Amino acid sequence: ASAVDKLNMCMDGKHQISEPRPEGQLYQQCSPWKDNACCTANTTEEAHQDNSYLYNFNWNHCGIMSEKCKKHFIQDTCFYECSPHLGPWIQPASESWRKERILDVPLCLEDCKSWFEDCKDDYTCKENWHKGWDWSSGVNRCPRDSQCSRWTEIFLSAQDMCEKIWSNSYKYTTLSKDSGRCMQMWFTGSNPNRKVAEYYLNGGS
Ligand code: FOL
Repeated sequence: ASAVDKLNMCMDGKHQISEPRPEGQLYQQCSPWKDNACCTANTTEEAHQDNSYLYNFNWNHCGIMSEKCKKHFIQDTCFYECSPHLGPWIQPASESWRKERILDVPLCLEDCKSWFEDCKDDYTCKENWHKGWDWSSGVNRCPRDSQCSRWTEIFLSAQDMCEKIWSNSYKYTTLSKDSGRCMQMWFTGSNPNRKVAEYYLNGGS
C-alpha cells in the first residue's frame, strides 16, 4: 500500500477510485478535473443524469428541479466524486454506503451563494438530503411526515443550505475564490484547490 498523500488522494466513498489519475475524457461539467481525478468517465456521465445509478437520487422529489438549480447539484457531484484534494477534510463515515466522508470543507462564498440563488425558486421537503427519505419505490421520495415547501422555507440562508444539505460536508465561509483559502466547486483551467488543501494541511484554520 502506498503512503497517504493528503494533498493528492481519493476518499474511500462509493464510486471514487483508489488513487487519483488523469482521465482523458470527463463529461461536461466534470471536465475541469480531467488532468487528475478520483472519478471515472462513467461516473461523470452518470452525474449528469436524473436518478443516476450513483445514488438513485431523485432531484425532482418536489416537482421538476429547475435547470439552473440542477447545474449546481451536478457540479457538487463532480466535486464530490472527482476531487483529489479533499485530504484535510476526509473522515471515517458511519453510513453503510461509504467508508469515508468529507466534513467541513470550506466552500468559497461565490459557489455557495450562487447555488442558493439559483435554487431559491425551487421546492424541497427536507434540509438533510442524506437521511430519512422514503426509498420504497427505488428512488428517494419525501417521507410521509414532510411536505414540499419553498426552498427558502426549508433553507433559511445560503449558509443553512450549503452546510445542512449534505450533513456538513461543507462549511460556509465568507472567503472569496481569490483568497486561496476556500475550495471551489466551479473552476476552469488547472485545479485551484490543491493550494487550498496545502494551506489547511500546514495549519491554516
Ligand atoms: N455531495 C457532497 N458535497 N457531499 C456528500 O456527502 C454527498 N453525498 C452524496 C451526493 N453528493 C454529495 C450522496 N447522497 C443516500 C442519500 C443521499 C446520498 C447517498 C445515500 C441514502 O441512501 N440515504 C438513506 C440512508 C442510508 C444510510 O445512512 O445508510 C436515507 O435514509 O435516506
